[in-house]
Amino acid sequence: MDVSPDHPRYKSLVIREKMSELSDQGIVARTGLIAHGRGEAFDYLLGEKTTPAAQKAEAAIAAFLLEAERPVITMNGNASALCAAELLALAAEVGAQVEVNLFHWSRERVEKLVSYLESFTDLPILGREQDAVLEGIASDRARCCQTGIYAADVVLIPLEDGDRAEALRAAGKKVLAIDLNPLSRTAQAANATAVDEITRAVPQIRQAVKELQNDQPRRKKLLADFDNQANLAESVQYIIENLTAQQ
Ligand code: PTJ
Repeated sequence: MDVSPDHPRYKSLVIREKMSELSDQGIVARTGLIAHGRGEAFDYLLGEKTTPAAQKAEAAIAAFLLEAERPVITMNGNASALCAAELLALAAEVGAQVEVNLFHWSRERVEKLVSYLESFTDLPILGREQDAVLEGIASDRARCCQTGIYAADVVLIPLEDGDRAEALRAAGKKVLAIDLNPLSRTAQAANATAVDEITRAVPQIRQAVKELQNDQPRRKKLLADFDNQANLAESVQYIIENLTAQQ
């Protein structure tokens, strides 16, 4: 479908077209389109901009990644479709491994995702050889890589489902989320959640990485001061105030 650049929701329509095409190719799960719609709805409520709370969480995420010994960024269909190049650049900047980890798992789909990401980068993409199992998830989704997610101390899970976020926490890992829904189980389970649209959040995290990479005392202070529950409450309050101002 041709979308006119004059359309007031041009960007959103172009992204929807891309998601739809990548769904036809099996990169995005069909229900990934529904998840995208839920994200768009929350983004409306947030005024489609990065809030002060999100900015704080993005700085905390950058600090967690820089302090990590074995950071991993997990990639699913939606995150890959929306933000592959930026997430891979972030991985390179913080020395994180990248692992494909799917909710709608099939060997064929993992292969598609790994190949898709390899077309953007020379970084190794984990996921083809899943040789470990994450406790607490009773399905194929528990599969992961021994040298990747299984051994990670810090895991960034953009647009994740709640079960895995909780299982990663239970396994003792620091969990970092990007999720527009401040009420989701993922947002609530994480150590730091950026309640922001992924294509805005990742460039902000990369910028914070630049600012924090040579400043360990500031990183430590940021992490000591960061409280995810309070930050999520700030996002909910922002939505309330944004809606009240519209009346
Ligand atoms: O590719 P797969 O098989 O791993 O499946 C990926 C999806 C996203 C379908 C799967 O993980 C899933 O069902 O996730 P949920 O439980 O729907 O959660 C996705 C969360 O991401 C929801 O809370 C959405 O509000 C949020 N979200 C959607 N789009 C965006 C977003 N958050 C930030 N930016 C977005 N663009």
